[in-house]
Amino acid sequence: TQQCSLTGRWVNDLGSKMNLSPVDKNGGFTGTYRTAVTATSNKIKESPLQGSMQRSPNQKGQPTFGFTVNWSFSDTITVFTGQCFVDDNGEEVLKTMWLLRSHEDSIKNDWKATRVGFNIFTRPKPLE
Ligand code: B9F
Repeated sequence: TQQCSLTGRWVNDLGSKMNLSPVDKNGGFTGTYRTAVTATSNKIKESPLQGSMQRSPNQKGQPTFGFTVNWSFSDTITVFTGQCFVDDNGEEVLKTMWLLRSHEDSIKNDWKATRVGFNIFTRPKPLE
């Protein structure tokens, strides 16, 4: 199989966009994330992310990774984990799941603090 690279621009099934920096020697990377959706009247702002890619020799080509988006327009945080695949058409795709943690004022509300979901990221078309 071909190599799958995390670096560069991605768009997901919701229309959210992210741009990932090159991965360093230790597997670390940074980036920016612009979500296409927000559940409230919050004004969306581009938000920073920090990630880590698994660099074990047996992962070469289709690596696993995780990253955290620290939303700059709300007091919540989202962690993503996934794998970079090359599909049957030779296209790179990121298959991810996420957890979105909200702030709660009391431990009694902890039970309702976490949302879960999945996102599929592909490379944007040349005109996007
Ligand atoms: O919508 C979230 C939010 C936080 C406080 C009010 C609104 C922030 C943006 C999250 C974006 C998620 C989706 N975008 C994407 O690309 S991260 C996972 C999804 N993938 C109301 C209270 C807490 C959440 C909603 Fe809010």
